[in-house]
Amino acid sequence: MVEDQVPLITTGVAEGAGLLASLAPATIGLSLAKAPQACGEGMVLVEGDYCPQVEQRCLQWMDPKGPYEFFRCAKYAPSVCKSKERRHLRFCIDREEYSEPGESLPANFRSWTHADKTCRSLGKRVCQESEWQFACEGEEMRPYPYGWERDASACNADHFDVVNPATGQLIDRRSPGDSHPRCESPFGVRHMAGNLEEFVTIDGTTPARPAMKGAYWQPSRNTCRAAQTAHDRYYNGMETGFRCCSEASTD
Ligand SMILES: [Ca+2]
Repeated sequence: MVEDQVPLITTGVAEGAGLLASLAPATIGLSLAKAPQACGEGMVLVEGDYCPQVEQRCLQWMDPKGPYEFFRCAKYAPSVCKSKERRHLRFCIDREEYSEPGESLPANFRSWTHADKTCRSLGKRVCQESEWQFACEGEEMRPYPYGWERDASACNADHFDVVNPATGQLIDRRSPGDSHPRCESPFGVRHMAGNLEEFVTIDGTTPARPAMKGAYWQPSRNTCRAAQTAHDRYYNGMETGFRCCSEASTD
């Protein structure tokens, strides 16, 4: 459980090393032991003020003229919140993409329907798109989970050799959760850009309509806000997976 809070604590150490260094280790241990557990094992608490409408202006596109010229951005201007009010969110999200017990690689060939069934069986639920986005971008509204400048090696993305020429099928380029330590959101959530493309529920849709977030290992937008909405609740493939969300405990 303490393990779930490591990224948040690590951030605190980086920003306030002087203060923490002045505390006796025993004191730090005591405060951790008493900290309430808002989220279950393997989940991260996400809390803050979410901006529904954000402006993210690209300063430098990467690709030549054509259908994909506005997909990959090398550098974004500082993000601007266009909403009059932000919305306070507090929830838990899986730090990793879902994997079957005992497996190191995240589970692919998963549809929104699979995600719904599995998350429910674990006492969780499919994430709302707004939740997924906030867990990815934080209050800073980062375009990429790791910042404003694209880094081809931060996450499992930007692979150009993605199709097996013999079969015409996508090559399986999944990576384990700990494979890309710089591919973390401000909340310490991993692989929100690249690796598996993840199913979420579009906010306010009844019955639930799926969107897919973060793209996968091929060159794509890979931003927190971009979404693929062309697929239905049953679509699945080499590149599709999910992670779950849940309510945060108030104890
Ligand atoms: Ca992902």
